Amino acid sequence: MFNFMKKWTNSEQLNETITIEQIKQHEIPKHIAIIMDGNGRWAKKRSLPRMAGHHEGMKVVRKITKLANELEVKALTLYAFSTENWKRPKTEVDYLMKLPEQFLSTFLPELIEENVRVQIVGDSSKLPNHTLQAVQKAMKETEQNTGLILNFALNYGSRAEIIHAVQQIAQEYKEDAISLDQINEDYFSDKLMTKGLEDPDLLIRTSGEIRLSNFLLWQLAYTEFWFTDVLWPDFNEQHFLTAIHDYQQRGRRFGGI
Ligand code: V0D
Repeated sequence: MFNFMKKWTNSEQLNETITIEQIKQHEIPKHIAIIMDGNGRWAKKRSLPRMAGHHEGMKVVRKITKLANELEVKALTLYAFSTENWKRPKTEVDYLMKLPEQFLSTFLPELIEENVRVQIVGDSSKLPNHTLQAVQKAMKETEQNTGLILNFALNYGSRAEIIHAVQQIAQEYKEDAISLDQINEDYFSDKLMTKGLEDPDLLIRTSGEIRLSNFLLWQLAYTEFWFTDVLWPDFNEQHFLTAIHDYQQRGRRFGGI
């Protein structure tokens, strides 16, 4: 492999087993964002329906949530459904929209037990009622929890989020509620759906695609990116620890020296 590829490629990374204890010796990323890609491809490789891949992917969400909480990560933002995903076949969309209920009916008691707080970002007004109700129940029942924030991006698109923020600010300006010099980065960040969350320190994308696909464009400005060819249903604790380990090796600078 060419040396220049090492920064973003990780085909050799799993030669070394990384332990939780090892990771805990160094700074743990406070906020990790993940694009959970490759569920359909995982199913196709096994001649299974795409739904089987989504279902398997859901089980991985549980595993990684548990580990992130154990590592005392403050927030985990998972791209579960993009605004583009409505273009998929109706049967697949219908199935996906049942996953939050499936996930929560199995795992909500554990999340409560483990002090995890469920939140969402995205335009939830377009979600089917049954989906929204399950998610809202989970948010309500975990709102006092102080451990990991498990933040699902559901019907999320970053450009729409930014446009919505601009509209709110323009409205405030029009109503003479704010002056031009009040509009700064912090003010803008507070209009986004991630208000209250720190920007992600680490972005993970599985399944070999090296792009952002309209995920957290503003929030990822200084984030370290970690890509892997591993498909999301095959992603495991060791991959997650490796991503954090690599992040810890990088040593981050904010344009300074
Ligand atoms: C399918 C891989 C958990 C990505 C993971 C509606 C695609 C499994 C949830 C979930 C999905 C969402 C909200 C919540 C609890 C659980 C989920 C969707 C897809 C899209 F409060 N997995 N999961 N939601 N997949």
